[in-house]
Amino acid sequence: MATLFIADLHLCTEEPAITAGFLRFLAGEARQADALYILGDLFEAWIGDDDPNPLHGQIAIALRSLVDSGVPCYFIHGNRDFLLGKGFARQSGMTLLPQEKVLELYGQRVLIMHGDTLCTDDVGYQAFRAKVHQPWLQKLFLALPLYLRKRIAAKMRAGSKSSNSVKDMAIMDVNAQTVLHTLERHRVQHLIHGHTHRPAVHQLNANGEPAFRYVLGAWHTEGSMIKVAPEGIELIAFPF
Ligand code: LP5
Ligand code: MN
Repeated sequence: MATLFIADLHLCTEEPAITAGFLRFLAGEARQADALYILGDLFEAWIGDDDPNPLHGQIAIALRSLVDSGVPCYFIHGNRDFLLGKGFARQSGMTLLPQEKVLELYGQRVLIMHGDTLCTDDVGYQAFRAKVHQPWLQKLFLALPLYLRKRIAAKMRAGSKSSNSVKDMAIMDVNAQTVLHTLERHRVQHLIHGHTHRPAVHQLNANGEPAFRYVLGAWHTEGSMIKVAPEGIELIAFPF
């Protein structure tokens, strides 16, 4: 009896080993779960549900098979796949969630999110995020021909890489005050997120009590998941 959380797989055709590891996870450990939550950046980049990339179909089939086996699967958007839409959700059987969600799991209230909105010291990113989350701009982008969307996404990725290369690492982590305010706004003691690629369990104080922030690792050479069970919450790294 456990609920599983993963994030930051950054699936792409250039990383077949990560895809293979994820397919193995979906056919194995995930089948025993009460539910699977994917907290963003499942894909390296998402430029529309109409992208004919065969990888997307392969992942949709594997997710649909998990859901059809009786394990519900939920998705929160990341900063790479925030355009993943209802079409892929329908195809894969995933249920799309808002960017912040409080779950009641085995008597515990747990807040889940991708984690990029906690990085408030990164004002450049927050400004970029505000822009690309404007519905009219997303509509305009999705109306462009696929080849143009690919070109724009590649420019954004290059722009991001070069801006990250000069940013102080601390700026690209969560802001402690923002974490605290978020926990207190939701009145929760447990927070699970990804995005920073800095897997760890952090203890802090919120709402006048001990609180815990669980950070998922990115999938590079091994898998990372958080298992929430009646016995407790565990961050687990595992071989593909
Ligand atoms: O993603 P990552 O790990 O490199 O860094 C992130 C933040 N960067 C981003 C940008 C994404 O990588 C871009 C993904 C594009 C794919 C989808 C295309 C959808 C287009 C939709 C249009 C409506 O999220 C990075 C953070 C870092 O995490 C750590 O938190 O620092 O933020 C930035 O780098 C923001 C920069 O400060 C500015 C972003 C550069 C974008 C340049 C745009 C030029 C292209 C314009 C084309 C018309
Ligand atoms: Mn991210």
